[in-house]
Amino acid sequence: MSTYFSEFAIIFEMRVTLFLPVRNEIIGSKIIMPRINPRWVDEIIVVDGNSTDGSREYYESLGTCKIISQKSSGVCGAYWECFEIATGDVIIAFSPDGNSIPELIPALIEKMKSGEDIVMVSRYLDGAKSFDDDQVTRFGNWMFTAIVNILFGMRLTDSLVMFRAYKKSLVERLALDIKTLPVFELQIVIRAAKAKLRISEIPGDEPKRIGGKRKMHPLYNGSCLLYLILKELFFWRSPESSHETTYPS
Ligand SMILES: Nc1nc2c(ncn2[C@@H]2O[C@H](COP(=O)(O)OP(=O)(O)O)[C@@H](O)[C@H]2O)c(=O)[nH]1
Ligand SMILES: [Mg+2]
Repeated sequence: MSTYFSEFAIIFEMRVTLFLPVRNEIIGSKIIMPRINPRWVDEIIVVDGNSTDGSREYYESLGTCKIISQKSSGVCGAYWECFEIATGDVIIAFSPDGNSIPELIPALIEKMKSGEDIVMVSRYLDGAKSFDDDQVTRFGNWMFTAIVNILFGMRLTDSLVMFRAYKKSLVERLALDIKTLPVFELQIVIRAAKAKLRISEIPGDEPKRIGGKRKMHPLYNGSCLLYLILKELFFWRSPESSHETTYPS
C-alpha cells in the first residue's frame, strides 16, 4: 500500500487504542473511569504495574479493558508492553490518576483526523493550567520545553505531558529505542520534529491527582531527560531528512 493511501486509510478508518498505565490508582480510577465512554475508542489497554490496592480487580470488573500484568518496570516499560498488543492506528496515553480530563479524548481524536502525527494536551496553552504542578515540576516542564524548542526548532508549550495521541507507526518510523528510562514523551516529539512531522497541541487543564501517590521522581526524571536531549542532539538524525543534506558526487 502506498504511503499516501495508508495515510488516507488511517484518517478515515482510524482505530484508536486508549492506553492507561496504572500502579496503585484505585481512588482516581473509580472516579475517572465512569467518565470515559468506551465507544469513543476501539480498545482500552490497561498496563498494571503490579498494583496491590485493588486497581487491577477494579479494571477487570469493568469488562471493557484488556489488562496486562506488567513484566518490565516503570511507566516507560508499560508503554512498550502496550505497543506489543495494541491494534490501534492511534494510541492515546491517558493517566487515570485524575491528571487527564476524560472529556478531552474525543477532541484529541478529532484533531488526529485532520492529519496530525502527534496531538498533545498542553497544560500551558491558551490559559490552560496544571493544578498538579509544584514549583519544581512547573519549572522543569518550562525548562525542558524551552530547551527542546530551541534545539530542535519546535514551538511547543508542553513537551512532557503524558496525555496525548500519536500514530502508533511512529514507534517504528522514528526508531524509538529507549525502553527503560522515563523519556518516552520527549523522545517521540524530538524525533518527530527532526523528521518534520506534524505535531500540534490543544489546551487542557491538568487537575490534581486524586488519591494515591505520585510515582514520578523529579530529580531522577530530570536527569534522564537531560541525558536524552544530549543523545538526541549529537547522535541521532532522521533517516527521512538525510536526503536534504546528501549531494550527488
Ligand atoms: N504500569 C505502570 N504504571 C505506572 C508506573 N509508574 C507510574 N504509573 C502510572 O502512570 C501514571 C502517571 O504517574 P504519576 O506518578 O502520577 O506521574 P506524573 O503524573 O507525571 O506525576 C499513573 O497512572 C501511575 O499509576 C509503573 O511502573 N507501571
Ligand atoms: Mg500523575
